[in-house]
Amino acid sequence: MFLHFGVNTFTDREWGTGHENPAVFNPSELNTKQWANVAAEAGISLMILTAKHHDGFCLWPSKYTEHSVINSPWKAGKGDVVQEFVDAATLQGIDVGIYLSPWDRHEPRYGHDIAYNEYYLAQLQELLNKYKNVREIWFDGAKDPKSQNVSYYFSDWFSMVKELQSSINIFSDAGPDVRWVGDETGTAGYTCWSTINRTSLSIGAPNISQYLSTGDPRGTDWLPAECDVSIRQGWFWHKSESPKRLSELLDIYYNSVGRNCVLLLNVPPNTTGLVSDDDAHRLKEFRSAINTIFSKNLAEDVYIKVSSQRSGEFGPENMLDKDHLWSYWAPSGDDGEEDHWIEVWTNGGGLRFNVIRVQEAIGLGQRIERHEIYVDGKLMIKGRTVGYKRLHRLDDDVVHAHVVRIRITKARGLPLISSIGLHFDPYWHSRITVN
Ligand code: FUL
Repeated sequence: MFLHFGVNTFTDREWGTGHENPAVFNPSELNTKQWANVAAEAGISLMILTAKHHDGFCLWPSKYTEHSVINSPWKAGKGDVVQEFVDAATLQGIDVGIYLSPWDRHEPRYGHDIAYNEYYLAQLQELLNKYKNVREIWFDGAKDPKSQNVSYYFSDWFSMVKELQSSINIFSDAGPDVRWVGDETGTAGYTCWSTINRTSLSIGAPNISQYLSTGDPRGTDWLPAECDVSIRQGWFWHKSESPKRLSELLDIYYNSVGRNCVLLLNVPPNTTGLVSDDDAHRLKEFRSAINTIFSKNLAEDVYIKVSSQRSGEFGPENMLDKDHLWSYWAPSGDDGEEDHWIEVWTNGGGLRFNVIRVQEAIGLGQRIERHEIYVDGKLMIKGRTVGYKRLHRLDDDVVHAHVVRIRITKARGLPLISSIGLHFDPYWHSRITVN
């Protein structure tokens, strides 16, 4: 869960000018526990807060600028939103992440390479010394092309981050740990590799969106993609906007999580300092829909046949257990050229489903380049990559079938499948009438 919150919340803007008066930041009922409760109820595992957005206003009392909560009427200038956020998330067992915008429209040093990089590094150090166990740090590549030029000393920033908190995941257009997917719609490429070449990437560079979206099978860097998208139209809360429909959120889920990515869904607190009821409600609906779809795996109680099996503990039953990482089916053979397949045979009356799930044992790399799915002999899906998780919604109406065949037609090495599933999504197709 992403949380965009700051002066823009109060000025009704998306990109602040940097000239905002800190006095505008005055949430009447700010309650980070409510944010964390909403997140916990939705099964969120990580929350990332905009500690500083492009307007330069800091949600924590930074000693390096006056442009912060120190000069706002909220808690008479004695408050610290980042601290309250970290405490509330930690209490719920949710990991925390911090967004610190490189582009800063307030700071006068912006435009002067050394001075600004010193300022930015000082703030990074301040944040990572003060707030412990940060799991992800978010370096946004956005910047108005008309604003001054600054060279960001990324490698110095990254080294400092790793020095202060070594287990942190660094997100940016170019990693080094997590990469941007190349758009803000929550949609990964139909082909989506976790590998990419970092040498072909740079932060904020134009024309890399397509490459970010598909990744690169020959890439030498392991850089899984994260899909950031907002539950509303904008990133910040605006009175005039409302949450996306459940069907849109489900499309996002299938196009991100269902394409080997992590989903980072923005749920912005409002001017009172709370997540709005309508957003909280929609998020709850979203979680409950995901549970409804995926809690039952119809492939669990059926007979599974495979093209071959490597001896030992690599049997097809591993695709139906709860371990989706280290227990997997492995075919015999030692190259990626053979035709490997899995068949799900139902007995008696057949199965009613409209979603097919396939997962690779991603701890051993991403290997599948192409796959096909046949339902009762008919080719239904011509798929590409799989990765950690691939979800296919069937275009036809709900299928009632006896045999489902998953063929791996091209792989970079032996395909290792950790899990498969057949599911029924009641929101699909009936979605025109839902919400
Ligand atoms: C963009 C920013 O310009 C938006 O305001 C938002 O923070 C989004 C997540 O990243 O690049």
